Amino acid sequence: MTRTGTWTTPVGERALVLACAAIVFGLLAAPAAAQPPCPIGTVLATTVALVDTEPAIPNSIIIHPDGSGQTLASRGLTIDVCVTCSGAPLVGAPATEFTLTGPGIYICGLGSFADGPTDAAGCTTFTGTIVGGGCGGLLGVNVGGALAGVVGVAIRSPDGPGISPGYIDAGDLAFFASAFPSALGSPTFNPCVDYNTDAFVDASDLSWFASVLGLVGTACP
Ligand SMILES: [Ca+2]
Repeated sequence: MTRTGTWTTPVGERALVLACAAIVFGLLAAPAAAQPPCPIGTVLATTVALVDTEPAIPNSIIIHPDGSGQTLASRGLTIDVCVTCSGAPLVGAPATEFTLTGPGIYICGLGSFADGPTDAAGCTTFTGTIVGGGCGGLLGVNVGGALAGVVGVAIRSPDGPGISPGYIDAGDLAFFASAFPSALGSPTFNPCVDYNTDAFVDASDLSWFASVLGLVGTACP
């Protein structure tokens, strides 16, 4: 049987078709929101991984507000970060697009960039130190200013949390002294001044603190 005559769409159905077309067109026409460091219109995807090449060393670093603290590399740690934009590796993204932050710690000035621009695979690393202080157990890895992942690293500093940031001074000495000496389980034990994370606030931690008492950071809060 052959159908003849003019096919007409009911008004309601036509409105629905138009509405759907408008939505589809809108999706196609409107570029995706910019997701730095990817170009506008591409979709950012990131991976973050903590590589521990020396499991015998605790996943911890001691940081100083002048950048003279320990490096991740010296602790057998590397943070790998890779970026793709709509599936393609983002090559040559500047190191400044990659930063670290963390609860309980502060960063002095521009003190936490990646080691260099992204490589041919769209990847870069963090192996250096953090210029800053405070006390925490997590590092957030930020790409283009947005949080891309979190890794577990104990951050310790003779510049204690919230105590005259940028200055290792009498306030920090009092903070240290309140826990010295002590061991994990003791009511006075404070993990923030157990710099080497061996569960004792002892002579080795005191020695570290004494070596940097009076230190002044640069571009700190
Ligand atoms: Ca200790």
